[in-house]
Amino acid sequence: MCSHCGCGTDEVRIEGGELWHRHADGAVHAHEHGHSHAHSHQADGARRLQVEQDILAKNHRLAAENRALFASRALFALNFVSSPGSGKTTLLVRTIEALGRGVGVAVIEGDQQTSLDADRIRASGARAVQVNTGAGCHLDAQMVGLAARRLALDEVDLLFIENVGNLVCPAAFDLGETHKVVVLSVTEGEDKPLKYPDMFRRARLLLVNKIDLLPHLEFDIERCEALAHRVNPALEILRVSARTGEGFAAWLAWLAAGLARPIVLAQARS
Ligand SMILES: Nc1nc2c(ncn2[C@@H]2O[C@H](COP(=O)(O)OP(=O)(O)OP(=O)(O)O)[C@@H](O)[C@H]2O)c(=O)[nH]1
Ligand SMILES: [Mg+2]
Repeated sequence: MCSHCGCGTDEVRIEGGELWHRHADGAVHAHEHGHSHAHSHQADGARRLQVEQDILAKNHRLAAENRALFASRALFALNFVSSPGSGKTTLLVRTIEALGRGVGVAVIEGDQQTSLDADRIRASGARAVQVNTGAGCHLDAQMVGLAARRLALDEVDLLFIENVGNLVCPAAFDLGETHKVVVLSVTEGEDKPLKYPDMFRRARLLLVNKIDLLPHLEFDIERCEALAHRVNPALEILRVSARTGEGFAAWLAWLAAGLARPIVLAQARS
């Protein structure tokens, strides 16, 4: 259950990579079969508050475990958050292609249903694990911990986590990532940082995507960026087009600066 909107996480499925499972005692084992978990919560008042606190406390603990795991492998882990359709998967595919084979990239894909996005990532040459959250509207640290253990992390420099498309609930759930990257498409309207401030406050970087469409829209990009900075003055902002590759030189340089080991970047459109 999401502590903010009360949505249910009745059935979570993780597909791809090796099969691993965390047990109640904290042990992690490989299994030959998948699991599904049913929960029902009919909490009200104090009980509901207690459940919410327990969920967030548990998530906090598991996020710290993920962070320690990522640190032990010197992983740069980025949690991509946005509303549905802002272009996260397209951005990731183009980024993986632009980085080439010199960087070990793996992706954890979060969606309510389907493995469409993981399939797109695998087609670009990177490893991907798909997490289907069922009715859940966000990834949590437990899902990401289980999914990460299906990936050969020794070969990974850069871990992308594509969260479920939703500008609200994913803001509340730390996954153990190095940074949140919020993607906003120019088709969504420049007021989104004010309407969904939590997400913009918690992100390190804002990627304003689909700038190839600007000539066809009335989107005021300077105003959007000013509103984002009003919410989070430290937010870094880059303008990109996952379709044309515009802005990718700066985006790839930002990524390279965060990696634990130096890489040589191929030329990309500035
Ligand atoms: N014109 C234009 N279209 C884009 C760009 N990036 C993505 N798209 C299109 O936007 C649509 C949604 O892209 P996705 O990459 O699936 O978006 P997403 O954020 O991964 O979507 P969900 O996973 O469903 O939340 C697709 O039709 C893409 O081709 C861009 O830079 N410019
Ligand atoms: Mg996607």
